Amino acid sequence: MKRILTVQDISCLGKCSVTIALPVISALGTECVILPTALLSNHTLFKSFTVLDLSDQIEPITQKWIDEDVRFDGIYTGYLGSIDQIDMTKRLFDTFGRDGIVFVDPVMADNGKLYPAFDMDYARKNTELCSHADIIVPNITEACIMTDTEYREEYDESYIKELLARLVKLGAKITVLTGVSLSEGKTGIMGYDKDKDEFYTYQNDKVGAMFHGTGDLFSSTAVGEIMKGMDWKDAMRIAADYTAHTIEVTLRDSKDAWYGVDFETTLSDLITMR
Ligand code: PXL
Repeated sequence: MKRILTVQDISCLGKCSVTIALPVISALGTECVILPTALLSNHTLFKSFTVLDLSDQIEPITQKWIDEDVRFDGIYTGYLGSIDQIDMTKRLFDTFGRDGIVFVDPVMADNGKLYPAFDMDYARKNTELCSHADIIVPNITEACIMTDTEYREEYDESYIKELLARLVKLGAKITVLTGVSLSEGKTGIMGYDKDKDEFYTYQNDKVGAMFHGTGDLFSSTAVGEIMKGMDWKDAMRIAADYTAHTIEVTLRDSKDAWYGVDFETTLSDLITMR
């Protein structure tokens, strides 16, 4: 069985990061080892939250794995807590990332704004981390911050292509821009494979709601499929369809958008949609 390491926080309440990655990647048939970067009472879109920084645990934990000669077929990083943790994550890539795929979701912003816990120094460091990845999946807000591009709510295909061209320069083999809406009522992704000089665009129907944690759901699904040997383009298409389907199902129960999505209801659908 393939084994992936995911490095991101544990938010005890509110579905995101590890509490999405673990069930989704496991359901898709890959062992998912976790390295929690921080322990939060709940994710940061609640009114307030506690954070216990777990940076001092990263090196002792990984040393035990080195002693045990543990290998990973991939590393998937999401929400990281601090600049120091990004440095530690880069070292993890050097130690454990040689045999597999390094997938970086540079979680730090959405809807034109950085998340509350982050500033521009963090954003610059996170951008640097992307240059050490094989696959990166920023959303438009993150891509704008990473490439010093003006964020626009309204845009056309040439704006997206320019953004993608700037991101590709960071160096990842596969660059996928998420949350790309190229026509009225549609949304999806646009990606580029540097080795093959190949673009891929996928659009599905836009569900009229934005939910917290959907970026984590998209990335975890894409990672899970890629680990099973699926081509990146098919993995991204399935991840986009599954995320849209989950938003649609969540809406039926009309939850608070900032809380999270009901992926527990749709996980069995993911298995049959492949
Ligand atoms: O879904 C991204 C995410 C992950 N982890 C924490 C968050 C967020 C987004 O706000 O706050 C703690």
